[in-house]
Amino acid sequence: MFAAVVPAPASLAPTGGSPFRLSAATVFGGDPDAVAALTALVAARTGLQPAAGAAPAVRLVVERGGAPESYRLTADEASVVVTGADAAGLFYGVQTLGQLIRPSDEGWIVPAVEIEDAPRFRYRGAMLDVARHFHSVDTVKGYIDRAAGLKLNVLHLHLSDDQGWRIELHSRPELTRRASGTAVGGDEGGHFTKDDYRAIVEHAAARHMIVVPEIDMPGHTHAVGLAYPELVEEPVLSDHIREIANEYGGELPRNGMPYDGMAVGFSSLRIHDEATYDFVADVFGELAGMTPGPYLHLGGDEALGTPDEDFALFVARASEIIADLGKIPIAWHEAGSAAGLADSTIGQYWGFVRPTEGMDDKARAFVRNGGQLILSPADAIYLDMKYPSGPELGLVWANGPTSVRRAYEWEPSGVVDGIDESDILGVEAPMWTETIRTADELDTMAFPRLAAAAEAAWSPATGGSALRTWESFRERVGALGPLWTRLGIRFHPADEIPWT
Ligand code: TNX
Repeated sequence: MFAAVVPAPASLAPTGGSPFRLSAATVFGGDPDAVAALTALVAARTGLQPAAGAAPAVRLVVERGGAPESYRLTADEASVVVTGADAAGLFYGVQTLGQLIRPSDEGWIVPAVEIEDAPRFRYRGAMLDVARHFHSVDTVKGYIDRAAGLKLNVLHLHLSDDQGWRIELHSRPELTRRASGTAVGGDEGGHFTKDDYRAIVEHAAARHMIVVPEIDMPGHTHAVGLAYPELVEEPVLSDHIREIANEYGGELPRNGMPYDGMAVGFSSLRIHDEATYDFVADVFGELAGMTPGPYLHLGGDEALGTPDEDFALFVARASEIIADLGKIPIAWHEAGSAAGLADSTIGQYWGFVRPTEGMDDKARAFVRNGGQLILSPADAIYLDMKYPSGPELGLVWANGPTSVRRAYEWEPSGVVDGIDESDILGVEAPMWTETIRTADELDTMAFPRLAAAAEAAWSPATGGSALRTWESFRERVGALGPLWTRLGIRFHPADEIPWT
């Protein structure tokens, strides 16, 4: 019997027995958090409201001992048992169970299966850009729910860019006061208060996700200059910036004026001014105190307005500031070539699946420096790329449009040559939001492609499982349509997928 689980489990064996029948009389039992999570999923999918109680037929338990985040699920005619090696593993087992439930002639069933499952990578991320367009706490919580349902465990928030600063910091109050009101296209901005941020962190933690806050530096800092003009250089108006301004009809960036265009690479912090490093220390110091997860992201991408030597100097110091706070720095891959980068800084690779322009050299430099890599190949899992047929939303610069198939058919170990599996910390799918304003638009761009990224992050390597093929993936994703609909996910009904 067909079992549609996404991301594909490490092992899944239909036993051939009769399925488990789920009804309003089914009793759930075991770990209270897991029972609550399953009850909500079952209610969404089926409308049934099974009770918790003694002698449960569906048992959800933690039994220590296995690999972190792993679980076992067995379903037969009499019972369903999900055993997590830890609370996260049990949570993931519940997500799998939610996907297995489906209608049959005899009502709702769970097919008879044995599943053993554990993640391939420890870091499985979704990035959300709240700087180009601000997204509310509710939207972010919804995005967390969606990502957690695909067994992702990191929400990376891109909290600052040329167009706006989105996080309240008591050490630097002018940032949200003066630099958070605007967004791309003249749209309204916004920011998270410290309470908002705490609520996001807690919502994520309850779903076994950490938050990685990114403050992008030393480029992408035009908004910083609205609040603290003494910290930024004059915009560098290259031909490239002028072209983009022409194409999108936008204004050229000017210091002291909010920037609402889509050009990148014109702004820079002042590298040779100690006030800059006081700022960096204030910002990351306060964020470190607000962020229970181990990582702080310093950006470092597309600093085209910063001379190369200055860029290296800056990322070295910024990464040291983060390391001194007891946190692990993450930087986009450009920073890899900088001498003096803090040991073990994590690199986030955003080049193509087949690297161009030496981007893989920069990625390898992190590994030589004792760090690992997060893979975010732009031509595969940039969720802001247009679909081949679908809404007008999105960009195309990364070899777009990007089909679901292209989002799926790449192998993490095949991107950067000369590194080992253990050098890959994980996989993350970025959602940049120059063109994306609403929660529904996020859904459309993310689903189903976020599921492809989740499979790259969680499931065995290509060739390591019969399920790790495009043919299998498209069938399994197609079978999730009804669950996603019931969960309110406004997925793009891509014609590559046989939706059922
Ligand atoms: C590149 S790739 C960016 C972002 C843009 C994105 C749009 C990278 C690290 N930076 O600044 O928003 O392209 O797709």
